[in-house]
Amino acid sequence: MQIEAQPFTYEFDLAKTALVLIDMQRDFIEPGGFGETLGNDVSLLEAIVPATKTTLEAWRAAGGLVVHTREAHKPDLSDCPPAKRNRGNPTLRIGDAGPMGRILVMGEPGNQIIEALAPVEGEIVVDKPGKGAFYATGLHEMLKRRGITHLLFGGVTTEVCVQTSMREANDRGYDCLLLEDCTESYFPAFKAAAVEMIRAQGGIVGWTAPSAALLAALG
Ligand code: TIU
Repeated sequence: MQIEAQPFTYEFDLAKTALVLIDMQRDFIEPGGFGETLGNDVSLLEAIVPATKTTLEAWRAAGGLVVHTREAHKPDLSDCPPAKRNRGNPTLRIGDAGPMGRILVMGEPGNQIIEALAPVEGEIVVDKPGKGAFYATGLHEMLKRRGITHLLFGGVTTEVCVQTSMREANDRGYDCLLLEDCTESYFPAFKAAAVEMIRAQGGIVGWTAPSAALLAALG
């Protein structure tokens, strides 16, 4: 299959490709979560939910593998280095009790994937303590076992967890494509810059394309 992408056509085999949705969890997308405690306007992120849902449903219908990630820490925060917890000047820190439970802690209401994109049976759900999906998760081994070589990325936020994960994947040998309208940042200029830098220099990190181009490829 082929996707009309930038900087040039992206070719993939459905059986060797996974759709990876990064951190579409309530913590970032709904008011009262980590995103808002950092001072961000979370309504910007909600805008990508319809296109992401359409893409997810089309990918499922085609029989493609789906990976969902969550930025999530153990309740005792043993996997959250003080350097991460203390960064910035949030109103609530990782592990503190907020309106949706403890911030970025596994099992709490805020840590769940939003209802519109909730995982279904057979999909991989990865809890990750870092910004990148490959750090301390076993994701690379899970994908290798399934023969996955190509990754289509969506999720939030573009320049933080999505771009970090794409760069990690690129270094591990995956051909990566970012679905431009299935990713968002709290800072529109950062999203625009991330999309540009990913596909610059002949696709130094990977490809980018609108989700319509993937839907066209899936027919
Ligand atoms: N703050 C921000 O833009 N992002 C994060 O902290 N995590 C993710 O991107 N998931």
